[in-house]
Amino acid sequence: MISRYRFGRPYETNAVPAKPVAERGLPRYFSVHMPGEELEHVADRSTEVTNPGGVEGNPLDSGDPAKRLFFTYAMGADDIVYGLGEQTHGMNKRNFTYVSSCRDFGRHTEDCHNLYSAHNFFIVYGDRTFGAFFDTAGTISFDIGETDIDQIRVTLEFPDCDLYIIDGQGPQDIVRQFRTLIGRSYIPPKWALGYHQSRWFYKTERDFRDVAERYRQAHIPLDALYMDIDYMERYKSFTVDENRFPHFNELVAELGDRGVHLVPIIDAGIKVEAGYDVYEQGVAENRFCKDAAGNDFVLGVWPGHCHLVDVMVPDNRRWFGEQYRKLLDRGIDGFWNDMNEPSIFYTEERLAQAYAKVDGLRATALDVDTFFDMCDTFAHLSNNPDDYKLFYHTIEGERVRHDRVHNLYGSSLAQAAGESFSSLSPDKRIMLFSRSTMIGAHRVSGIWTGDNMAWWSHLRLSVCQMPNIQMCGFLFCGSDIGGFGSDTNEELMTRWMQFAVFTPLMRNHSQSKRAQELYTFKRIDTLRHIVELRYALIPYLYSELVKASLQGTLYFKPLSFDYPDDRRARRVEDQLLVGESLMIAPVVEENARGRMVYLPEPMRMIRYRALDDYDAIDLAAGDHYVEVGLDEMLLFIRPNRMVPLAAPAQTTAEMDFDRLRVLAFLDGTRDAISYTLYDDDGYTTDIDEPEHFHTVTVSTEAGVSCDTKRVELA
Ligand code: MIG
Repeated sequence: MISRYRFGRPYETNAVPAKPVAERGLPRYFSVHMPGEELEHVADRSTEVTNPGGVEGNPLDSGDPAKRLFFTYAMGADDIVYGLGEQTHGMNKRNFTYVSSCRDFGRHTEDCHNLYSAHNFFIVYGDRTFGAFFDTAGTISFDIGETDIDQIRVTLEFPDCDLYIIDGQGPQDIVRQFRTLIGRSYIPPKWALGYHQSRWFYKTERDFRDVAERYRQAHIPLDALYMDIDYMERYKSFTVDENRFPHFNELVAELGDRGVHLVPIIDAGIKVEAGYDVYEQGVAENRFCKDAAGNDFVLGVWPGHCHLVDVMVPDNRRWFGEQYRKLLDRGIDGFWNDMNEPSIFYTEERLAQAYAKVDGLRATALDVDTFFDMCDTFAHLSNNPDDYKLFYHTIEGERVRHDRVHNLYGSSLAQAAGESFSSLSPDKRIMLFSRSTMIGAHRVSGIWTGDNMAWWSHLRLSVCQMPNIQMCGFLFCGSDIGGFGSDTNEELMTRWMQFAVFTPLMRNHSQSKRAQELYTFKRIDTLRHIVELRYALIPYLYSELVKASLQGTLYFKPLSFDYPDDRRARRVEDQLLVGESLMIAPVVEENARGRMVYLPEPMRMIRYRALDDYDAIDLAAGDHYVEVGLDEMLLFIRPNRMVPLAAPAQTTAEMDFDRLRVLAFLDGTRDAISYTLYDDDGYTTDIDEPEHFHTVTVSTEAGVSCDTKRVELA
């Protein structure tokens, strides 16, 4: 059961396509704390709430708490809280405060309160179990037992939101209801499940040919190469530098013929430059955000001065989406949207303040205060939340300051792209994922977790992020494998790859000095075998991904979701369920050559080295120490479940998905088991057709069979 409660007058976020009628009265579970004269205040949008924010710390720490609307809930001592999407910390979100205030912030550590996205849904799982979704475009913070170990405190910067409370039969049912409420998750084309290589480094046609060629020579499968900002003409979105890419169309076609997709980045800021058509049209047609004086707002990003399209105007979204045609027409069929928080390097206002401060200090002998103050002035130039108060949108004719709807920016750009694809490419799925999102964008886009680091802690973080991101609707997700920042090393890369075999988006991306294309490492065979396993698993991973979207279920689940009565399983944060048949236990510890694994029930462990080289060992329920060499990885098949496998090839396009092998684990309690396999051509949009569902049956007597596919037992 889902109930909606309205507070104030929230701006439309498009998170919930068909809203249930709002309830009267107060929500279940939460105590609502309204500020004095709350109701008048709630309706008054002109109230200015200060948010000094700064670059570090919780943006809601200061300001005027008396004006805030907040909600409290008393947790049971052992309640678990899941959700909140890509935020840091564990799978269980207790003991920290998470803030939805989309921010470009790499190098994040445990004290980071806000990352790129705003995923305002969580589940309390324990004494009482329920889901809560705070649908608001403004800043909101979730103190999950940080201030008071037993209390959840949700605080809104602006007192406008729709609160949805969801009751159900446990967390799976709550997720399913929530996902039904917010609508079907984006389904990428099948090639998007291949292995992808990226690096903020490739600058010319030759670079791309070279990387593709070296993957071929190393016999490592590859489905996509990414074009970072250097493909553009001076960082102008939707342009291609024709000097460095004189034969761009031919390059796209040539790699495309080999099954390798080129995926360009799209940046949010539009360069101010006479002659640049997107800029000129945007100005002429009045499509950009305005500053306080009513001029097109100027911010500094990659290309220098830029404007931002006012995404709150539907026709501007249509116009921005239409720009993708320029690249679609050249054969491109996948994009990644970046810098869409929106990320701001500087504004002229803040730069002028900083220069003035430096000029004022020039003649002074700096002491501890003045010196660090001067440093901070420059350190806080980028992505300063105060800059979000300098520009305005138009929403249904009303002028609205950006910070009121800040978290919607990246989502609205993704929506612009997604909607344009449905008209520009109605029959063919286009791959899209975005750095900044709010719930709602999950219907058109996937997500990557932004600039992580080549740290073991960020590998562990990724394991915790994946199920929480998916609960919020974003099924197509992944992190930069190996780490985006800082130099990776072969062991970290290998362990990260072993985990990423299971993430729907499997992309190696970095900005590091050290190259991290797989063929640059010493033990190429190990890395090749990992990628081959990924390709072999695509029938299963794709089937589970599409079914999760169609049925509102999860592809990645914490163990507690399927073993609710097992108190040990509830506390496990370094193992995950992947689809209905598999459990994984990735090695996320440096120099480990084994790990403890907890099995809630007996499982068949596959200790994989290569497709034709693995141990299959049946293990009893309970704790096991399992050896896992660096060239080995573990998968666990659940009792009476199966996993279909295909023969890998150099690209997904070359694979035969009609000929499968099946890994099954019959534990002797059943004569026959079956699996619903989803499979289609992988790119057309007729996803629901019943003919895409196949039943695979394995029985002790008759072996394995499938209605339409050729199957054999592995
Ligand atoms: O400020 O385009 O997260 O993946 O390589 C950095 C350059 C801008 C941030 C993205 C990253 C990308 C990088 N971008």
